Amino acid sequence: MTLSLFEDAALYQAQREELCPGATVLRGFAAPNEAAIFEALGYITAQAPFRHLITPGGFRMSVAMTNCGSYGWVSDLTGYRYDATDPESGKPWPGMPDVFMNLAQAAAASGGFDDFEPDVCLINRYEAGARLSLHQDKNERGFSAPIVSVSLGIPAVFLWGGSQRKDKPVRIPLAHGDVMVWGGPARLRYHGILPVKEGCHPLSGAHRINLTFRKAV
Ligand code: MD6
Ligand code: FE
Repeated sequence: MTLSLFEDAALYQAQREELCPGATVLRGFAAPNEAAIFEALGYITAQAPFRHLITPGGFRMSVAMTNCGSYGWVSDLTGYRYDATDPESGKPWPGMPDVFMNLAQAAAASGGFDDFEPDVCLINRYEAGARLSLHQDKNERGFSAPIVSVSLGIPAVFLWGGSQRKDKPVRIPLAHGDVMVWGGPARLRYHGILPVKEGCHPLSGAHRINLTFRKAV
């Protein structure tokens, strides 16, 4: 079946959900590139394997992380920071693959943010039970660029909070291929991930993979 241009546009609109000014969910946006994304992930994690970071408070994060790009987000007992080298290897993080950069820029534009130039892709791997408590992304040098967050593999429930920790979050189910873009007035909203339920996906096995693109520096 082929859709007319009008139906195509209507379908596309239906797959875009605006949560609030500056925040959009793009349903299935990354799915057409899934094979190239997972191929690139294999190269990245061979050079910079997933690891469980320690929070400044001394807790082991349930989410395993790695990075690609000019900088990587890291956490240890001294705090959170962006670092140009992987502390595990002492080497620069793997470069950002074209398929990641193109996806991040297209999603940002679709969410209303042109000229997004991410210098970090934080890669998160969730197993059943892993979670991310409510937080703001505020380790970046400036907040004019949006955050682009790509969900892959088994589903999860995203907590979309307000500008204060006490604001009750809404729950947004995220499936393989869904992309969230938040910036502008929504840039410092609290957010998190509920404990991930057991599942299986043909590309990621028992995991949820999340790619979070930022402009850190
Ligand atoms: C997610 N991740 O996994 C969202 N923020 O869907 C984040 O919001 C996040 O994983 C800051 C640091 C690490 C993260
Ligand atoms: Fe975050």
